[in-house]
Amino acid sequence: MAHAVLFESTPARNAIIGGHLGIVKLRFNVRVDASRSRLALVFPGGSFEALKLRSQEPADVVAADVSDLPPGHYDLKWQVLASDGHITQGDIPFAVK
Ligand SMILES: [Cu+2]
Repeated sequence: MAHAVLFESTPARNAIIGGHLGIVKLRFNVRVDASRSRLALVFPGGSFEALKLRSQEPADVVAADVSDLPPGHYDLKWQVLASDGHITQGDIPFAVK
């Protein structure tokens, strides 16, 4: 089994989006253990918010609802546990115009 590699995300890396995102969603190459995975959003001012992961997603997806975001640069930080026991992490910078 391989550890988790990020396939695609909403928002995409370096995307410039409108303020109504609604959901963040990350899809991996393998199933991940959502109960041991984390998403957090770093706001333009540097404050940090842990996001509550949605249940009922496919096993290779982690997702969370987000409220409307004011303009600025954000960083979505992720950490997931794959079925091989390995944790991988990364971040997805994006901007709200
Ligand atoms: Cu691995």
